[in-house]
Amino acid sequence: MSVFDTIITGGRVVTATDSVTCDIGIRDGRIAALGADLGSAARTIEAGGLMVLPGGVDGHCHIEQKSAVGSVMNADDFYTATRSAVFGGTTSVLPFAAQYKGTSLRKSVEEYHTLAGPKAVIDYGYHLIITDPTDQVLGQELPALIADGFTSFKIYMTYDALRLDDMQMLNVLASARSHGAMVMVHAENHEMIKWLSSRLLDKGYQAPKYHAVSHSRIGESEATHRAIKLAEFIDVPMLIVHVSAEEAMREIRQAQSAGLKIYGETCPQYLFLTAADLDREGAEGAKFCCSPPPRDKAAQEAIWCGLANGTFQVFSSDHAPYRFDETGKLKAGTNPSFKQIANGVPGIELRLPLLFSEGVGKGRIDIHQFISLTATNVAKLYGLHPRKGTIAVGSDADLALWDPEVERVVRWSDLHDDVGYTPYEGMTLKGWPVIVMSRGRIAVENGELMVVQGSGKFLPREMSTAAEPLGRLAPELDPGSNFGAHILTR
Ligand code: DUC
Ligand code: ZN
Ligand code: ZN
Repeated sequence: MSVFDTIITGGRVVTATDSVTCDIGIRDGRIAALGADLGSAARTIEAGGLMVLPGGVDGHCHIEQKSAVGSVMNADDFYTATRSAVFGGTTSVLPFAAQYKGTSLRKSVEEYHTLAGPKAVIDYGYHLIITDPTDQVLGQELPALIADGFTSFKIYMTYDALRLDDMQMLNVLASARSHGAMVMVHAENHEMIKWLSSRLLDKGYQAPKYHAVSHSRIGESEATHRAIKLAEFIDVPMLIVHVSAEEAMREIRQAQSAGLKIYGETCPQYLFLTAADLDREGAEGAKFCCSPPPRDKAAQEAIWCGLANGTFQVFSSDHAPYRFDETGKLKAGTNPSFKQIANGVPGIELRLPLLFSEGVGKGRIDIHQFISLTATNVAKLYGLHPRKGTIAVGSDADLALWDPEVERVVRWSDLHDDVGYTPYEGMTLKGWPVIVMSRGRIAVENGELMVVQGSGKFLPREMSTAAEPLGRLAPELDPGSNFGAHILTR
C-alpha cells in the first residue's frame, strides 16, 4: 500500500518565505511530507516546469449577500462563486454574513450556512457584518459567535442602512478588544458623500461617472484617519479594507510607523481600473461602479507602491457580482443615476492571475510577496494559519500549480462566474494556475471542475495574534492614570 494518496514531483515549491524544488506527499487531505524520493502513491502529478503555490485565500468577497431590504442581488451563488474562485487558484473564501438592523447576528449566520453548505466547492468561512450593535448583540451574540469561530467582522462608516456612528464604533471596538476579533472597516466619510452626491444630482450630473466624483479621496482618508484614531484610543488592531488611493494609504502607513497594529487591504480594481472606466458609453460605466471608486493612474501607481513596500498586508477580490441587467446594475432602468447603481465589481477568479501577471511578471512585487498578500497573510489575519495559506507538513493540501509561461487573453466567456462580464476583458495575462487542489482533492484539471457542489467545508477560525491588542492604553483608559476608572470592562 502507498504511503501517500498523492505525490507532486519536480515542481518549484514556493511559500511566503522560501522557494525549493522538492516533492510533496499528501495523505488524508493534508501535506504529509516535503522532500525527495518520497516513494509511491496512488497518484503522481508531474509538476516539472510548474510553480507549486499555496492555494489563495480570498479574505473579502460578497456571495449571496442580502441587501438591507432583504433582496439578494448577487449574480453568483455559493456554487458559481466558489467554482470561479477555484479556477483562479483560490481554495478558501471568506465572504460576509450580514446583519441588518433589528435582526439577530446568529440568525443571519444560520441563513448563510444553509446557503453555503450545499453549494460551496471549496472551503469557506464568514466575516460578520455588524450594523446594529445593541447591548444584546455586543454583550451576548458577538462573544458567542467569536467563540464559535467567526473571529472577524466588518463595520461601515457609510451607507444609511449599514453605517455606525463614532459612539457605536467605539462600543464595537471595545467589544472586539475584549473578545479578540479582527475588525475590518469600510472607511469613507458619509456626510461628504451625501453632500457631494446631492450637489451633483441637484445640478443634473447623474451619469455613472459622477459616482467617482461623489466619493472623494479626502473623504476616504478622513474616515481612515478617524477609524485609526478610534482604534488607537481603544487599543485594538484594525484592518482598513479596499483602499483606493494614496491619501488613505498614507494614513495607514503613518499609523504603522507609529507601531500600531493597523493593516491595509487593496483590490484589483484599484490597480487596473480608473474613474475613466465609469465614463464609458451609455450606462456601461455602471459595470465599474464600486466604493471606494477607482481613481487615476497616479493612484494606481501609489497602490502598487503600497503593495511593494508592505503597507498592504492583503490583496482581496472584493468580488461583488452584479449582472448588467434589471437584477443588478440596471435595477433602476437602463439610464440609472449614479446613486441607483449597485456598488461593486466582480473579480474572484482573476484576483490571482492579475496580480501574478502584472505584479510578479512585471517585477513590481516578488513571488513571496504575491503569496503573502494573497494567501499567507490573509490566513494569518483571520485565524486560518497554518491550516491554510502555506505549504507545510500538517497544512491542508490546498495547492495551485501555476504555469508561469502560459499567456491568455481575458474573456468573460472563459470565466466561471455568473456575472456576464468582467471589468478586465481583453487584458493579456501571463501565468495561470493549471491544476488546483483543495484538501488533497484535484479541484481543477485540464480546464474542468473535478469537485462537486457541497464538498467545500465550513472553516471555524481561531483567534488571530494579529488581532491581539498592543497593551498600549490611552491614559484616559488606563486605571493607572485615570484615577482608577475601569472603562474598558463592562
Ligand atoms: N463595499 C464593499 O466592501 N464591497 C462593495 C461595495 C462596498 O461598498
Ligand atoms: Zn466596503
Ligand atoms: Zn466588499
